[in-house]
Amino acid sequence: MANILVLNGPNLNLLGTRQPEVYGSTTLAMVEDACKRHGAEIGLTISCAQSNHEGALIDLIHDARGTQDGIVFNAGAYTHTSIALMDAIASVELPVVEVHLSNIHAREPFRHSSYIAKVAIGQISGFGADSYRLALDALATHIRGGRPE
Ligand code: DHK
Repeated sequence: MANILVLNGPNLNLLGTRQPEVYGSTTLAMVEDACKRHGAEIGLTISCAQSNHEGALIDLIHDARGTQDGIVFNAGAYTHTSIALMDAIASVELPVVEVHLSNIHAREPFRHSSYIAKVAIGQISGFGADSYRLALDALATHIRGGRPE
């Protein structure tokens, strides 16, 4: 079993009530439960964390080195601003799949760029809560070296 951290950044604790027309009505607890259930089906052990604080997210990424085999990461608005998170990911040398519920490329121009994408193995954006499941599938395949289960 590979160990995967599902990490969520600022304002994602409010999923379910936050702008449901953009982010859907699924709560973060529901997303995390679905990740754990899907992970078990595809051979991944899932740990989940969320923080509204950039430094705390950096610490969680550092702590993942040596304990996790990869990270599914929705950095929220830090996606578009945080060189520090980009550097943290580059430093730990773990495969990261960037996730967004909304399609960031179809939204305001300031959401079109991502510092996380520069160090992630790929980005999944626009499939609502299902983005996380797709990201787990992509990460599992990557960890197995592209081989199907
Ligand atoms: C979540 C956020 O909080 C925004 O700041 C990003 C992302 C998009 C999402 O779609 O999951 O721009």
